Amino acid sequence: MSNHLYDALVAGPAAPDAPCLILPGDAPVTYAQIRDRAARIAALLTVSGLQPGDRVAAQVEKSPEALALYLGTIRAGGVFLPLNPAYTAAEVAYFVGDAEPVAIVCDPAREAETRTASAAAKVFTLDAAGAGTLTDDAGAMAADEPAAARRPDDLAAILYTSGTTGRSKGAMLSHDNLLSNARTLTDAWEITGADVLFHALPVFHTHGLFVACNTLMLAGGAMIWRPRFDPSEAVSLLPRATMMMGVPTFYTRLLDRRDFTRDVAADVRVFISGSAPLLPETHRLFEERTGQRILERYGMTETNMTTSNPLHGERRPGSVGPALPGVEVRIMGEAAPPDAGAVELPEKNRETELAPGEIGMIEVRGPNVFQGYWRMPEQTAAELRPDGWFITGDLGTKGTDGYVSIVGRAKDLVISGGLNVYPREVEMLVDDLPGVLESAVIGVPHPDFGEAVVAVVVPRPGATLDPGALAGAMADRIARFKQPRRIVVADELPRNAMGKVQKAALRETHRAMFA
Ligand code: MCA
Ligand code: AMP
Repeated sequence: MSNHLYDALVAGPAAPDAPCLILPGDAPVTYAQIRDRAARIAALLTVSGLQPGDRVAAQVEKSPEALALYLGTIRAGGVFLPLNPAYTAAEVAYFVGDAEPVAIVCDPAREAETRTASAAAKVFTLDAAGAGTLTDDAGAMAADEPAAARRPDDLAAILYTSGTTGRSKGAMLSHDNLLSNARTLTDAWEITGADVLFHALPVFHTHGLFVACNTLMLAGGAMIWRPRFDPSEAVSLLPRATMMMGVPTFYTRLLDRRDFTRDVAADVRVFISGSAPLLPETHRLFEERTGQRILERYGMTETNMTTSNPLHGERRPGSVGPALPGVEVRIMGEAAPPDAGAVELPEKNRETELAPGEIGMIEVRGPNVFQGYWRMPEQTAAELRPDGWFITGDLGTKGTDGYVSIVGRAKDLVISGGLNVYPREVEMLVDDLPGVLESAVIGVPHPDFGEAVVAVVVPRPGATLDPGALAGAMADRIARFKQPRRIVVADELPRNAMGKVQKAALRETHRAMFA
């Protein structure tokens, strides 16, 4: 029996000595080499006790070995669980406690705290340069064990997405959720072995790992592999690329540079944006500068990619394009105000499919849609209907031509530089700090991050709050990107007649804070 995802990823048309990863200033990593490393890591995980279906957590910097670790986990039949290196020890302890991985790979500097987080897991280390016990121990293994048998419905990955309750949910993705979507995108964007993707996204999210790596590997293309997005480096490397994928912040940062010119972009056949709204203004400025229109697409961790503007045809600013082939998108419920913050759409309204142009809840169905939340049957039932439709929490419209536009979110979520921050999680932390009566965390327009996290905090009677001290108290509790960029002390929070905090009003009050 075959390994559904792994076999497809390694059976790509690339010749064994074709480059998979291009490392500027260093020799490329060929397809043969990445497969060899993956096979040795798979063998190591297996002798370490991994059984098919067991989880392998990875909190590592981006390196060629990090990609080999993903592939090796899948090859061994494991379930890959990538974690942002920015997560604090407390955050990691929750993920590890919930997912119960049999093995954890972490930076050597975090080995001790990782061992504390899980006494049961086998811990390996891997640093940003690709060195550590994972590389050493895998190097001593043979590369000739066959890949573990895995069916299309078996799990390949769990990716945590924060919950509106403040508790993160593990989205369970099957082999076929990932493979079907990678095939759909490879076709839609006509990715081939001749493509070279400028890859500067992190590889612990759907965007950088699945949308980028799975598609390029399927097609046998190459990736210019950079640890993070540095705009000046992008300007020097883009002339060697045929594709780029990024969050909107990548594009605004490029536009901020005068040396990002039409010539620099000339050989890139498609610039793709996603993970957060691309402002029509950015779309326009980009076209003015380069003569090219950014291709915007839309997806979620739970659904992989669901809509995309076309490669050939109209790439419409402010729209995420029509549903991808094989994916269904519908708009349900009753129109809700676009900037409504945490709006619970009444259950009955969610049962009606709306007419073209009306605003409602975006729902998605297809082979791309996940299997549910790890060990959270109630959350799964609340968001994934028995007939396969997933309730995204995004509000949008669909035109008569099928083009979808996202106009807001029914879920209380801030997207900062493409990273999701759930206000509830930050509020729970702030509310626990000494002297705090209550807080409201909101997203405020930000020129670089699109939205920035801002906390409005009310002191207890008689208490005096110092924003600097509050920020300090949060520093090692939650990842830096979730911490408020600004903390505003207020006498009270605006509430409606029902006593609910009016976040839309707060956003309005503070909307020019970073202008
Ligand atoms: C870093 N910082 C951030 C962010 N990133 N703060 C808020 N939001 C962020 N996104 C912190 C740093 O810790 C640092 O803290 C300070 O901000 C300045 O960092 P800077 O040097 O500007 O950051 P950077 O290293 O340049 O990173 C910014 C970035 C990066 C390039 C925008 O965050 C990034 O690569 N984002 C992409 C995330 C992504 O891949 N999202 C896809 C997930 P200090 O103040 O201590 O200096 S969504 C997805 O997968 C779905 C399915 C989809 O549709 O794609
Ligand atoms: P996550 O599940 O963490 O990957 O975040 C997915 C969310 O990002 C979606 O539910 C949307 O709210 C948002 N998102 C992704 N792509 C886009 C896009 N092109 N435009 C607007 N929002 C987007």
